[in-house]
Amino acid sequence: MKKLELHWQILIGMALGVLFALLMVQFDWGPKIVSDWIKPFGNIFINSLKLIAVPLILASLIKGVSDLKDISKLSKMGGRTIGIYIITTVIAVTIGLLVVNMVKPGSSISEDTRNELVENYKGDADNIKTAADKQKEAGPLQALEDLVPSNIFKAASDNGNMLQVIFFAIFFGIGLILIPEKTAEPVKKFFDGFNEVILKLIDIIMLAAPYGVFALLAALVVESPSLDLFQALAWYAFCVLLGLALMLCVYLLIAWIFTKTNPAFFMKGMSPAQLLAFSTSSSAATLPVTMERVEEHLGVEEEVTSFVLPIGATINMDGTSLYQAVAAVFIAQAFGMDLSISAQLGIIVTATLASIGSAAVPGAGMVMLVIVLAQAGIPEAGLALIFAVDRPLDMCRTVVNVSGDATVSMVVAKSVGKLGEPKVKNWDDNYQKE
Ligand code: DAS
Repeated sequence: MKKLELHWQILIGMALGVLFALLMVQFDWGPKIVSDWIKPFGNIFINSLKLIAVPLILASLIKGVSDLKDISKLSKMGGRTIGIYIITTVIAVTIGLLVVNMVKPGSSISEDTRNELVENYKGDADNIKTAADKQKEAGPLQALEDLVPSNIFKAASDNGNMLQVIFFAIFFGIGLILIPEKTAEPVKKFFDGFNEVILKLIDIIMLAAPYGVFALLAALVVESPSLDLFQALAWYAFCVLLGLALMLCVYLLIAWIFTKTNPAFFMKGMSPAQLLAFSTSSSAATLPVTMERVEEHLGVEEEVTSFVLPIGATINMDGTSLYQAVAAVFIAQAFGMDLSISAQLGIIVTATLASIGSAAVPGAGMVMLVIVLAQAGIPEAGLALIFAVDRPLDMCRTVVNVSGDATVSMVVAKSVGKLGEPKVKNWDDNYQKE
């Protein structure tokens, strides 16, 4: 039988996890079996994702920044591209925060379920208290001060200082651009190779995803049998999907206002790339198709697509940043934390940076969510809560990621006079041509 694509395997793993747990709770010895013999595999899977976070940031960001080649390129097109990418990402995070604060999906979890969750992850309960205290005594520039690590190995060892790793990676990438090309070449080659290894490791880790999800879901159902948890997860997923849909409308509006592109034309041009993004959950895998569609069907010249889209696939993940903002606030709500406005503004910064550091592979957004949670003092244990629905949301947020890259490439092309008539008028021509 043809090997099932990974996301179908995952969805089946989810379903079997729920069914298995519902069977287990029928027996009084069932929950203990799941907690003692199944749940550990779920934790191993999540830990392996967290393990890969630091090398992932170093590899994808140093490669992304050093791919900018010389600093002068950073000026005209580079600066504009990065600037628009950051603007769309901040818009995405803000939409995510507005939706999750209006719908409040986490607050529908009852008090005793919440305490049960905190009890199950009591190690993190202390984090909530210390993090809250830390936030209280922090000065106005604490977040900025915390950005610069005094010791990269110490920063890399604690998931709470992921931003410092991001800072170091960008700093290192700029240094790499500034040294003579000859000297930089071997270092760039090393990081290119390092990047390849990390992406391969994520592939390997994601192979375990169906089993990891099975274990996580089984443990989730057994340990928090309350139905209101699933109701909350449904509302959480609704918030993410509503936010992503709104973000897609923002792109269509931006393309229409700045490049006079008809929304139907944009969607028709981009749909094969969006479908591929949905089924692979990977911007990197979709990139070749994104480039072909943006060039051939949306009229952006190769000089712009070859620069803007690879960078976008690496550092511009608006769907991911929106999801990270919603997920962080949902978990905080589920653990009864009231996030202050400054903490939520901090999430805008960390989710923007975390999405920049997210690699363009399945599940990367959840790996980087660790940064947003740690920075805001939200218990990482909440990952086990949302992982159950992460894959379908990953498929959707990847569609938004690639759509955002395409939109920005059109705006940048328009601004440098490189947006022309599409080579292929519409879908049919393309297939007739072939
Ligand atoms: N799947 C990632 C991508 O390729 C996004 C994510 O994991 O959030 O864009």
